[in-house]
Amino acid sequence: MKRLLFFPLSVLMLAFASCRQADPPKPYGPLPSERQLKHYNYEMYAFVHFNMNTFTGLEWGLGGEDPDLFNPTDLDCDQWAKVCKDAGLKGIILTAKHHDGFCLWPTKTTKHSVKYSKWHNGKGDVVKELSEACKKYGLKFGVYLSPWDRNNAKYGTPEYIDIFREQLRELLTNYGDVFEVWFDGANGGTGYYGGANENRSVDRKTYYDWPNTYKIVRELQPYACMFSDAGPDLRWVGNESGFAGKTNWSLLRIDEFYPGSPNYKELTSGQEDGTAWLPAEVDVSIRPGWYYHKSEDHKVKTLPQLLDIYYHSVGRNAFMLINFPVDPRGRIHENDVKAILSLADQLKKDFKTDLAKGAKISASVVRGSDYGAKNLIDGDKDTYWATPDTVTSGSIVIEFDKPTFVNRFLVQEYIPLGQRVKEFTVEAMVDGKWQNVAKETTIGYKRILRFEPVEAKKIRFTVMKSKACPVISNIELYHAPAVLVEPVVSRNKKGVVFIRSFGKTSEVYFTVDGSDPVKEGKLYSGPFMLKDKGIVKAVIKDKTTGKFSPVASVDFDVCKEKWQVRKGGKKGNRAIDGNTATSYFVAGNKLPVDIIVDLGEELNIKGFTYLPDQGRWSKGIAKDYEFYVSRNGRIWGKPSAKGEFANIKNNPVLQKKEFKPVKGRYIKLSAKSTTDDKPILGVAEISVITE
Ligand code: FUL
Repeated sequence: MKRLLFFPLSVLMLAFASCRQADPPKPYGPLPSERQLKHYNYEMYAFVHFNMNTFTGLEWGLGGEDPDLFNPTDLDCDQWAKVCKDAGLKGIILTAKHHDGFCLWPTKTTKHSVKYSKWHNGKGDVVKELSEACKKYGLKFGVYLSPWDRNNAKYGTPEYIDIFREQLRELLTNYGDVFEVWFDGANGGTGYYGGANENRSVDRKTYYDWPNTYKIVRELQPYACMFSDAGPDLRWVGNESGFAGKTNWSLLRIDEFYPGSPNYKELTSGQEDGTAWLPAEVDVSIRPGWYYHKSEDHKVKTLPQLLDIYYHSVGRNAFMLINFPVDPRGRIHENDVKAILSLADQLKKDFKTDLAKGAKISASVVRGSDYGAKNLIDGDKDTYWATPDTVTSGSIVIEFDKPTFVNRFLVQEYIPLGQRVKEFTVEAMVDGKWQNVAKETTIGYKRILRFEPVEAKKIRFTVMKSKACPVISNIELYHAPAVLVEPVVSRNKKGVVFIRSFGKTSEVYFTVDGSDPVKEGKLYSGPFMLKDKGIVKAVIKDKTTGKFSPVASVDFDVCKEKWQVRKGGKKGNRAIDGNTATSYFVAGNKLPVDIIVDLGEELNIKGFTYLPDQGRWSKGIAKDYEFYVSRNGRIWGKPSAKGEFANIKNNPVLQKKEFKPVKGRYIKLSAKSTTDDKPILGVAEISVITE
């Protein structure tokens, strides 16, 4: 009797215990606000830098620019919105006022605005045009308002803060919903300041009285997220190169930071013991500059670079804010459009079929039946797998019907309950054995891993360490195709040829006689020698689909092993090392400035190529030139070629000039003039064309 009584009681107790276990986990640590949670729906959105600098060619205007200089010939905000929509970007943030203080809307606060420019006879309003275009295309609209104002006479005094706040009010009242307000950390320094032309520094921590400015945003646009080095809703990621840390906590000890604070490097990874939920936003330009410069038309980021940015931002628990430097017409340049659409297209391919859907899934431990592994692949972001409170590790196994290629792993924590995971691994079962694929740290809202394809029967995800029981809402698996863009072919001074491909799912085939590498190509297994002339053609092949990239073709002339730049020393080699990223600069007292190269042997020369410095602030670009060939390096005679490198300032790409063949061992490129009129000649690479 006793036993009988005892048995049902224990069952009852167990039932009670599992019922209790089925309670949802309690939130852990700082949590995202409703506003921040909403922002996660946007993930990837656009920045547009378009303002006075677009017309002056500067990155930071001084503030004294004439408003009439602002004069777009064909402003088309619909085009911006359409491009962003087609590219899958969810919103656009506009530089309504940059550091130079010029306002793109007819503000009542200053005369330094579109209202006082000839553009549309002072009736124009870029903020209005863009906010309407965003509405039309179903995009979010945001504003960048620079706290630093190099135009305003009052900058540095308390009165300026009122002006700044009034500008904010205008922007947040007259243009509909605003999803993000961007406060830049660059503050104080030299400027025009109403004609004072002086240096004004401010105490970045106290001058702006940020808490009271934030209140205005909250009052007028309660759902707008505010961005700055210190949030309060989104934090700067600590660099403008396009990456968040591999470890990336959405947490920050917020009181230690403010816009422009010096400890910004910590922003890249956040802080595990952060006191506030403050996710990172990765701001990066599609070109080297934030503003448009014609000379950067050939420097738009390539598909592999854009993919890296995506995987290093969205794929690392951050937002991706990609900037378009809109051109003086008022349009996103064709090259930028092509680049962003190629990214969108590749992302569609990468995430085409979720292999986890429909696979078998199981967990080593669950909190209760409501928190099982199935929740990870049910497409519902509000259901999750969780372990009991006392268990801070556990594994998930996803099993396919048959061995399946996988090279992407996507995982999401259920962040309304906090960011918890500190360490996790991914393994693949290949031929009956577990293989390590990745060992990582944080997850957060979203983590996407790229790795070499594995043909796996099972994938195992293990949370090794977590601050509290792990709460994971989603897992996806993909087999992304290889990135089929032309490989990059280069040859160094010694004649060693390198072929760089992208992604690890591919093989490279090449020829050195100009024949088709798709048909005749040899498999590239590493750098090889090519001392003679030759046309290297190379192509990437996707190992799994058998598809080929476009063919890269590089015409190499004689090898430069014996070449020496006269008086150049070691640095001189930078002009002949086959590396376009390094340059040699020859400085003179006045123009012309020459570079002389000893080719080490007599050659029959019929032309030359000149690549100017490719650096961000390239200097020493030759404009008018003369090119000489000499047998002894002393007597130069008449130039073999002379003229102008047309449009080289705007388009500093490889220049190629041919002439009547002439024998010689020495060459001299003489810069008669340079684009900045300075007596410096910069050479990224100089080559000859031989018969
Ligand atoms: C920086 C600014 O100084 C740049 O000009 C640009 O606006 C970038 C987004 O933020 O801090």
